[in-house]
Amino acid sequence: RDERMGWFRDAKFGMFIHWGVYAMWEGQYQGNDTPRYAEWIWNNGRIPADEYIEMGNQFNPVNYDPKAWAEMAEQAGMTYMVITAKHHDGWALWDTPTSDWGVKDTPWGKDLLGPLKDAATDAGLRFGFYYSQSLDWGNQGDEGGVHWDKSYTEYGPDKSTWPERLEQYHAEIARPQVEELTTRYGDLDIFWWDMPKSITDDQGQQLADILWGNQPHIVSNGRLTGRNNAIDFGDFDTHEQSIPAVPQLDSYWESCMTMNHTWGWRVSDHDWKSTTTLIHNLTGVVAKGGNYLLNIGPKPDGSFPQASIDRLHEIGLWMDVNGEA
Ligand code: FUL
Repeated sequence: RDERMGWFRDAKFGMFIHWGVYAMWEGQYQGNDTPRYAEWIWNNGRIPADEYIEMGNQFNPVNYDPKAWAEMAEQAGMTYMVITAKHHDGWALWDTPTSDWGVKDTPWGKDLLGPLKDAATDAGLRFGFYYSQSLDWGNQGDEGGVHWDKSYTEYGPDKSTWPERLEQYHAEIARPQVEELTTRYGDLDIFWWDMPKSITDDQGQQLADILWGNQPHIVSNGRLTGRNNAIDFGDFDTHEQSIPAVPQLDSYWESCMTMNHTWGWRVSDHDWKSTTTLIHNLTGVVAKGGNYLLNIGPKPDGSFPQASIDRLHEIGLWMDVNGEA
């Protein structure tokens, strides 16, 4: 493990990207802001499934410029990038054959991940994927799909059938998708699992076997299986929206954080952390032995929010004077 973790130990600063169908809603449903995180809008906004799915089918990010994204990250002094290949809504940012609801089924029609990996590599960044392995509302994952108009879930009220349905989801969606993600894009550096929910040890083990079978050098966070599972596959700990109070120099960890109050794009959230705060957080995390994974929530057209661009630029100016070569 220590050998695999070499680059991560010194990575210091990375870019997290939360992008998908949720960006198209911009944090609002029927003219109202929805509660909490914008990338949870299908769930938190109680949007009928047909409407959410149809919105996904319109995805067309005409201003998507992976090279510009990678260069902004590199100029800010970042050394790695993690993008949501699939978030909890289940919409795939690559052309997976497992589902007919993803970027391949839109006017854009093309893989979003490959071009970004190439651009990141060209900019000298390490690269990998966030993947929601358990929650998948669109493909009947953990706890079923979200169908507010049809009483929450297609799994039905009889919870005794849920484990069987969950295994069906793993067999038909999660395992094939992780196989695709770990074989199609050459060497990856990082895999960022999210939300174990009711995943079993066996299901976790199978995903771990696919991951490390195809990518022996990859590092992954500790969110594949949960607290109640016997096996912990994690290489590093995730501190979400927080920084440990005291240094943790003898373990691998990362603080991931938003620039405003949401991971996915929300048009009405103007409460951005100042560049000073972001630099203070970065130096604090690094001094305590961790890496700072700072989030961008791109807009539906593929551009970064201007406030994020400005902050990345200003951090870059600070880096030019104070950063390590
Ligand atoms: C959480 C998710 O539920 C959020 O939407 C976000 O992706 C964050 C980084 O992890 O667990």
